[in-house]
Amino acid sequence: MVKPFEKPIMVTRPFLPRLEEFCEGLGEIWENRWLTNKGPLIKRFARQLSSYFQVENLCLFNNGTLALQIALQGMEISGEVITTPFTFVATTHALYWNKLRPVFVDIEPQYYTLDPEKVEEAITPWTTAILAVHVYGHPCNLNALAEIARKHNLKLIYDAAHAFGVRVGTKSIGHYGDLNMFSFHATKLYHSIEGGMLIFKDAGLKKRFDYLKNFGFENEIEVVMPGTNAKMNEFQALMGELVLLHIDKIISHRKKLFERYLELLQDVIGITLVPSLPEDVTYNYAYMPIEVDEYEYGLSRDELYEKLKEYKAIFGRYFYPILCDYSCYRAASTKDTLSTAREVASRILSLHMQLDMKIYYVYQFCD
Ligand code: T4K
Repeated sequence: MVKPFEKPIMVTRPFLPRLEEFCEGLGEIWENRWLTNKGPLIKRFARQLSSYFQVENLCLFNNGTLALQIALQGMEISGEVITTPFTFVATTHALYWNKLRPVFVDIEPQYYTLDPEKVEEAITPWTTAILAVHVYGHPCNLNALAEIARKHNLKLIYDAAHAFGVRVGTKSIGHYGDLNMFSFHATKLYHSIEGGMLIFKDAGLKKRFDYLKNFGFENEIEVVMPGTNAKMNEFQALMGELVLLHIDKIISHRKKLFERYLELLQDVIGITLVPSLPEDVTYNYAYMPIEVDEYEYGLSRDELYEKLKEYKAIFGRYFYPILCDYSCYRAASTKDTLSTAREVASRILSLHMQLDMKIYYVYQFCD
């Protein structure tokens, strides 16, 4: 007999370092009296991330959305950009804020990332870039997309908001494509309260990104481009540094939760799990998506979602509806019926992946 949880279990819950650790860091900020604008903690944090990702070209921002907007602007992307409808809405918003036309193409059904064949079919003389998403931290088809981008001279940009800690072969996922955006939002497995990061190939972009995130200031008396304010502050950097110290522990705990879910759900009729990722991928266990088949399972995804609420289990319908079904994007261009994305979005449910969630809860939920 399944009993409701005593307290609501949310789809995610941020990891927090010990309060004493954070207070100790606050002492440093108080001492410095430097709160934002290229402070010492930001600089130190950037060096730590550079070493974690083994990259030279990296830039920090106050959130992932602004990081992506600035990336598109700094790279001078124009015209049409091929992208996925199965993502968080910020991916497409970043295109619109740059007056770019998103062209939605379908996803592949296993890992829910852009289908390279559909990408190639959607290229027009106005296409300048592909904006693909490593949704749930599942790597896109990196080789196929790189080949298409090379063949058609397109920029290849990854929204890697979910992919902190993911490795492909011996390298971090941040090494692929022309540019990667990572989100450090509180709901992510790695966070700095809010935050965003760009990792990019072309070292020349660093200066532009730095201008764009700081009003375009070259120096006290010179503004060289109409920038905005997208700077990370010292408090975010402090949280980011502390969470980084625990990242291996965070990922390994999530791995345990993930494996327990697999064990308990693999034989449930009407529930489809994501197949194992290719062998060269080291996953971060960012999300635990399942698909619910209404006819086989006996409840639709939405009925299950509502039923679970009665048990105080609040799941996420990430990512439903698909983006072109939002009223603000209904007029956007779609080159195909997006049937896979639509089908997946109607069946998908993201299960809880809280760090402090006890394995016991997984048993209780799956019972
Ligand atoms: N690209 C992609 C692919 C993304 O997924 C995102 C963000 C972005 C770009 C943009 O990056 P950022 O600009 O955000 O850095 C959340 C997040 O707000 C958003 O960052 C994230 N993706 C998206 C997938 O999820 P909601 O609307 O689900 O958040 P909310 O407030 O409903 O919280 C979810 C659960 O987390 C709740 O059940 C409670 C729990 N929670 C949340 C917060 C904020 C806590 O326990 N503590 C907290 O502080 O959007």
